[in-house]
Amino acid sequence: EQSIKKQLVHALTNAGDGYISGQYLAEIAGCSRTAVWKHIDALRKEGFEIEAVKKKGYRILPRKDRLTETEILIGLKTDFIGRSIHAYESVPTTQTIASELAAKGAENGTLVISEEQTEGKGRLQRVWHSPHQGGLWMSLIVKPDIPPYQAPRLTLLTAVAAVLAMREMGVEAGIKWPNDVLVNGKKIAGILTELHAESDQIHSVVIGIGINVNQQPEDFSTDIKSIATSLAIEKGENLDRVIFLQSFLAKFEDLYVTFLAEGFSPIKEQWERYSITIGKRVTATTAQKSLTGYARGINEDGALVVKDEHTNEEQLIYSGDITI
Ligand code: BT5
Repeated sequence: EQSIKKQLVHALTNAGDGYISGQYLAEIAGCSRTAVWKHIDALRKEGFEIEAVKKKGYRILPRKDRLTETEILIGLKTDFIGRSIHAYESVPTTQTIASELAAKGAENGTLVISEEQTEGKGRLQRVWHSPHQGGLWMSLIVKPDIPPYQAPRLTLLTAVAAVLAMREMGVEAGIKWPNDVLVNGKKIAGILTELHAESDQIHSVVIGIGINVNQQPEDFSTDIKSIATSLAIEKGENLDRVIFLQSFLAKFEDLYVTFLAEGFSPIKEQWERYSITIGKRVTATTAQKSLTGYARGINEDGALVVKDEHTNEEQLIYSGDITI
């Protein structure tokens, strides 16, 4: 099913603004002309604009930046990340859907994505604004064979993937520990990692990623207007979300495979390279304490190492927020 649709879109896209006959499409896809017609109809329901003209055939109109399964799969260069896709128009939060899918045995790398979230979540019951205009709101299900205490490393790995994808698009993003991606001091993406595990075994990790892509300043609600930015604002032009997403997923997969094969060091190295936290005087606030000092780096677990300026002792911050 999926592959016939994929082949049809592929052939139509390759033809540019030319027409392809139903007969020829049927040959390419290895199905009947009636099946071609049915699949074209299904693609239209997914939001593709496909014109049918008698005696000429079919023609696809330029795509309209839609986040559908077919759009995402065409041109996706990964082996397992984002190969199984659940795409929605509007959901409360992709995190809950992903958790439910994970509990039902969803495969490693499953992507849940929505054009809009009505109850997008940040950490610690905070809100993640996920309006319909131009963001990427998604959750990835992964099932790494690592002990649960190492799961925070995946948050850092995800931040590196986001930064690499943004830099490839010409946007100089940096990472603020633990989970913020910033450009020029403003937040462009956030990551929320949720663990489904027993004490010594991970069942699945649901990594939620929110990336502001095509919002304009007026699309941000008043409470985040001064602290948030988007790729479009930074670049001065809109981006194709699907292409950005495909690049992000490929980078995530690369880093993830490297992490499982070689350990955290190569990831840590890249995280530190793009960090805007390391080498700064920071104030770290955790559930237990608040301290100020010099941020030296992260350790192998992804904890932030801060030299407390009152005691002169190094402290490890495993979770919390920092201000720079
Ligand atoms: C985060 O939390 O940054 C994690 C955000 C994770 C969002 C993704 S979207 C897909 C998946 N489904 C979900 O429901 N969530 C995940 P935290 O570090 O707690 O930051 C939250 C704070 O960021 C808020 O209190 C706001 O100040 C700010 N914020 C909220 N929405 C924003 C946006 N769209 N852009 C920039 N900043 C935002």
